[in-house]
Amino acid sequence: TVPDLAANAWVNPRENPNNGVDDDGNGFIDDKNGWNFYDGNKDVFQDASQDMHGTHVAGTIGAVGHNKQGTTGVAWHVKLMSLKFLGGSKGKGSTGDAIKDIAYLIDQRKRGTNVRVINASWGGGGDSQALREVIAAAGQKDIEIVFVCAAGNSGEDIDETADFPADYAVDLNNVISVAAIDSGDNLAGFSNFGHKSVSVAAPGVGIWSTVPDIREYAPLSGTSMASPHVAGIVALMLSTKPSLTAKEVKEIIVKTAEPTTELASKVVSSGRASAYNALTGIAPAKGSPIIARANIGKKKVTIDGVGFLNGSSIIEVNGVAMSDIKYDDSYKVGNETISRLTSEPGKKKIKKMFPKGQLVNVTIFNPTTGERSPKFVTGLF
Ligand SMILES: [Ca+2]
Ligand SMILES: [Ca+2]
Ligand SMILES: [Ca+2]
Repeated sequence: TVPDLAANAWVNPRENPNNGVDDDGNGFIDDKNGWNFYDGNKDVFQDASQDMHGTHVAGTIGAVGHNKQGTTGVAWHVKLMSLKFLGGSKGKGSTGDAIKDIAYLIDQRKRGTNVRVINASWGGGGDSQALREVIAAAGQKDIEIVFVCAAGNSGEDIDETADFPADYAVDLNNVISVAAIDSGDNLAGFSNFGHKSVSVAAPGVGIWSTVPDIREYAPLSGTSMASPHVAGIVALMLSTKPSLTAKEVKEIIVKTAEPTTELASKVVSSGRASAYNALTGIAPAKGSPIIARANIGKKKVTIDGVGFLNGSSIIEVNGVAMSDIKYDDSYKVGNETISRLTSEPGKKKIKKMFPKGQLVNVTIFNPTTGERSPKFVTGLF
């Protein structure tokens, strides 16, 4: 056992762990800290090579705080239930066992265990109706378990190329999918993203946490490392306000995320999850307009950024305002700004404003506040 995790390990209060009897009658003999579905036994920890990933993730959620040792999890006083379904040298497992994991949690919840959040730092299987159904069941009334998952490490837009379970965040209101950013707020090159399918971003590059070998602590990178930051925030939220439903938790996480230029239109919230904002319910302040990206099509200009005020931001090209600005409300962030503006002035006008082979300056101007974004250089077809 990793010392910096031991005090926060969940212990099944209805099970005598060493008598070879299924005392609580849940179908699992001596399930003291959870269950190992991969090997079919009670030993949730097998060895350092197989369980590096899970131990690291557990530390980010809930390594013991204030013990003058190592790291501190996001939620210091959480209880960590371990459910293993990946193993072997390649960390493989089956969707069937993932489903059994989640069913175990739902059953524990029904038996009175206050399990409210699942961290799913895994993915890569195809769409599974049964997996989708069990995750949805976890979010049902009176169960209210939030399912936080990694967006995946293919560096792709998963609105286009689906990745599961992350894509369930589109339809299921208890699923939060998480992209990875580095310490400079940049989206990690390996991180999947998606305006519809990835809810929020969190730190996932060079994250120090607990490992089950002689090093005790080591850095790892991945959306697997980002997801537990958000799972920890969810645990904090539910510890201060247990009456929140899973749906409400997801809405608050998305609404209170801090928008950043880099994440504009890349995730639903256009931002980084904020524990402080989520716990206080404070929406981030409206910032000044900044352009992150400009996409010039034959007929349409699309500008992504932060701080665009709905109904009063204007796209300017070399200081000339474009006509027919569209404010895309599906790109609305929690502080009521939007992250995408478009204009479709037609082929002729675009050709004139963005002459072939030339760079132009694009700015966003807000006549209400008088604010203008820094210049963004684009063009050059
Ligand atoms: Ca049992
Ligand atoms: Ca027993
Ligand atoms: Ca510690």
